[in-house]
Amino acid sequence: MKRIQLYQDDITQLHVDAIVNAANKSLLGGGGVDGAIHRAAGPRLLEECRKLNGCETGEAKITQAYKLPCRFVIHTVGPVWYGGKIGEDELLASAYRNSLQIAKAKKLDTIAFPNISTGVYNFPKDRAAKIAFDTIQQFLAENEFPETVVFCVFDDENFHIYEKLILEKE
Ligand code: AR6
Repeated sequence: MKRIQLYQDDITQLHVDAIVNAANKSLLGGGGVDGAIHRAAGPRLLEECRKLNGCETGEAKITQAYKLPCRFVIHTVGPVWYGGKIGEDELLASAYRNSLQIAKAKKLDTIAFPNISTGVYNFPKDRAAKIAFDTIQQFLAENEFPETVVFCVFDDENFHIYEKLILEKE
């Protein structure tokens, strides 16, 4: 089985070990995928998030998943896109890497990522996909866990970008 997989789906429906939430620094919920995850998990997720004291951009924190079908939620904060000259690329790579580090520390087999920062935070989709793919490929080459990483894309544009990248790189 290939270690990188591409799904086009609602991430809240996935039966994986962990899904990643594209959160904001407060970790207290929002719109987009963050809103969908909190709605599907139920109010106990917000209760647990309140105890985490937020999260810096590029960092990640883990919680239980409550009513979601996965086991854990890894909350990370991607950068807001301000034109690319204030370290957005490296912060996005950190968001992926720190989420993977948590999965590794917990020996999780499968982790699913949404396209962090490419919605409200306005990061260019092509550029974000290359960063996500390279960061994940490098992490997998150096580590046994997680075994499998799922790119869970939502919109058609991201689906086509990732499909092309995977065909090129594998
Ligand atoms: N499953 C998978 N992907 C989804 C889903 C879903 N259910 N819903 C949206 N997406 P965004 P950001 C995709 O805006 O840019 C929140 O308010 C969406 O198509 O959710 O990192 C937070 O609280 C897009 O490709 O996250 C923050 O304030 C991707 O998820 C802020 O938005 C990310 O879009 C974070 O902005």
